[in-house]
Amino acid sequence: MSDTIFALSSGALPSGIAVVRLSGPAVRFVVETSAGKLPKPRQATLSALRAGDGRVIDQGLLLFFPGPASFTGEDVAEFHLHGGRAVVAAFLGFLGDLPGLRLAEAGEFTRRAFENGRIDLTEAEGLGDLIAAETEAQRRQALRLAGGAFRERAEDWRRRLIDLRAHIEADLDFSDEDDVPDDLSHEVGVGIANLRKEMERELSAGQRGERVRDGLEVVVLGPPNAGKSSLVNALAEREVAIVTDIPGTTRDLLEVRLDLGGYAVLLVDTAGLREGGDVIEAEGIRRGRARATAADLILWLDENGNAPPQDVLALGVPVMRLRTKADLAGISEGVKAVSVRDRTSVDRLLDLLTREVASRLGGESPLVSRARQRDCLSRAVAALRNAEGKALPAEVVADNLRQAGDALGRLTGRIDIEEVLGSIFSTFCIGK
Ligand SMILES: Nc1nc2c(ncn2[C@@H]2O[C@H](COP(=O)(O)OP(=O)(O)O)[C@@H](O)[C@H]2O)c(=O)[nH]1
Ligand SMILES: [Mg+2]
Repeated sequence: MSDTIFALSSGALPSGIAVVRLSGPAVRFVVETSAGKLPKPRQATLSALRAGDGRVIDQGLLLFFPGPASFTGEDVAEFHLHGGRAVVAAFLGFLGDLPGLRLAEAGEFTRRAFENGRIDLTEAEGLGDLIAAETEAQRRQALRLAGGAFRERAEDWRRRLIDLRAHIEADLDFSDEDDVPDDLSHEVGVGIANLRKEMERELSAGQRGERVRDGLEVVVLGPPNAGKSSLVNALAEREVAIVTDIPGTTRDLLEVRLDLGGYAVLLVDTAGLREGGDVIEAEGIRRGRARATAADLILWLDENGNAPPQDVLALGVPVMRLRTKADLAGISEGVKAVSVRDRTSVDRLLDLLTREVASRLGGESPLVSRARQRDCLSRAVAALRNAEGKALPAEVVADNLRQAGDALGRLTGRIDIEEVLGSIFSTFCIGK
């Protein structure tokens, strides 16, 4: 029998209400001890909540969810206490003294839900993302995943793979005879190709999904003193970067998270690109370049409106050119101008960036939103490709379909996932 786990599932104290959640075999005993009797399942019940010695700790609402139809699949209870530090400390102290009870580890409630088959791995990931979501697009995407959209899709794919394999088995049974049904193998070929195309569509949408989840990366590049740090500050509306008129002030990378129209954007300030400078600055420049290689967009800043050098263009990352310090010079043609001394020009730039980000990340929330999911799905696609060759022996086709099915099994956590579980659940908060 497993331990009964408990945790403060609501946020920092003091708070209006504090929710303490429990899951495990001792839940009934705890509820009876504290409230005197077991309340009706799933109905909020007001009760005096007592410690083991009968002393009243608080008066609060109590919810009891009998397993297996609970979040974790075990008996679960929620105590809604007043969110005072002493109240919560007294209640957690009472629970900790009971035999078979211990504090939950990060993500342990969700892990139990997964292990008891209440949710699959993509739903667990969706729940983690939902709690971490900071922007509207992240919330929508996480909610879709947590609601089982990916699980349903993967289950549909797996069922169809199994059907296809059944067809091939039938084919193999016929193979001693002359009348191997050609229609059947044609049908199987079409079925495989369709599955592969659907998965490929989700994979390519997933590039967007990963950006929605992790933030679109915008790297600010330009010569020293171009006004990069000033603009990053102005866009973020707070002082994040050190601004001076000594060239080479920004020696490391500075990241700012922005919410642009509901999309997360990671704005990266870098050291100016130029030759020379001291060793530390040179390292800053190297990091800036390296970061730009993997960026989604480069903002190239130059106070004269000059184009970026060839090696920046050669990165193959889209570049938005900006002429900075527009308050100092006249109007420039072609290149967009901005000045941190002119809030309207900064707001215009924010609008422009927001439209750019929305056009790249907008649309229905993709299913794929992390590298792990992408890896599993890519493996399934690769296996299907190997099953598509002309005139392949039926055994080879069947084996590739099995591999594709295994890849989907790893995606949803049905098989072979012990090593990834730790890394997924440890990123949750305690009490989830
Ligand atoms: N007049 C004016 N000065 C600016 C503007 N943006 C930056 N500066 C000045 O240019 C200098 C260099 O700015 P900084 O942001 O540190 O440039 P970086 O080296 O590219 O990060 C500082 O003295 C800033 O005050 C601007 O829009 N107008
Ligand atoms: Mg700087």
